[in-house]
Amino acid sequence: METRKISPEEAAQRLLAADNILILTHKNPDGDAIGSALAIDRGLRQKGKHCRVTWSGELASYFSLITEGYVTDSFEEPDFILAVDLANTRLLPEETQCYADRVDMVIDHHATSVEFAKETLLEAAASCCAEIIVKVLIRMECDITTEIANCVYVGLATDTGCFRYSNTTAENHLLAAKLVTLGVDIAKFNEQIFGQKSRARVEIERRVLAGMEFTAGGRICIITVTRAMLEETRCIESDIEGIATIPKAIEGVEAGITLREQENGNWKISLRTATLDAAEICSLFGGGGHRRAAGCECSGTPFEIKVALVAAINKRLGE
Ligand SMILES: [Mn+2]
Repeated sequence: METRKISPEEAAQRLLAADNILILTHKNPDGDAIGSALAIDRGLRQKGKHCRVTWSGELASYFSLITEGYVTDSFEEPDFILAVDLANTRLLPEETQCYADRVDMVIDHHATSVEFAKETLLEAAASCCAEIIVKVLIRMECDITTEIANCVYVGLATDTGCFRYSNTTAENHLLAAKLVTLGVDIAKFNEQIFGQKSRARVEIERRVLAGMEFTAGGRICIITVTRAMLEETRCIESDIEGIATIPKAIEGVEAGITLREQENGNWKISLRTATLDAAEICSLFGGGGHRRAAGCECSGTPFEIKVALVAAINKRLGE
């Protein structure tokens, strides 16, 4: 679909003219997805709009900081469909796939965003979708309440890894400062989002660490997550988020490999590297990704897969 590129001002005007607005986001929603959706929802309600945010699946417990007390408006069919933090309609959860061809507007920050909505507000330089939402809220002349500020903060903090990732900008810090003045309790939020782990997460980490393997003189570290481990620990998807960062975070490790058993018996591989080209290595196995973080899916036994991966990495390490 050919989309019209719009500015925050145009997005604001369009939304002010709409009603019965359904707000969609991607499956396995993260803090930016839910934070952005609830922030715009709350702003639109100030303007008398009827809105409904839908998401699927179980959310990590910290989301209760912003979802508590959220009540959807009831309307039969939406008159306007807004998508946030969504780069591609293939990423919609199954329940909202039926709206894939009917999206009126998307607000997003992914450089890989494809054209699927009638109108697109894309700011690929933004670290999170929530910071674009703020621009729209301001142009809609919404009052940025503490409740809205909380939603924005969750998006901002999670997509920047609590301001640690290289995507973090000066503007992000200025926005965070503004959110504090609007009443966000950042110590409480940071503790719940980043300082706390679910019991299930700790239990799976205990098992994963017990099976951790090192090779190439400690320069390659491998962890394995089996389906049995997930079942034993009753982990939900959000409990294992970021687990692939564990091996790479160890001093001296050049390549961190995570093997994750899939339902179909295959193994999903995540590779994190310090200097090697992870995407190039994963491309040997039919995968791809970024220079320092890439993935692929392999069939075979874990032993066979590890041997093949280690051989490829060793070659590039000059072993
Ligand atoms: Mn995002």
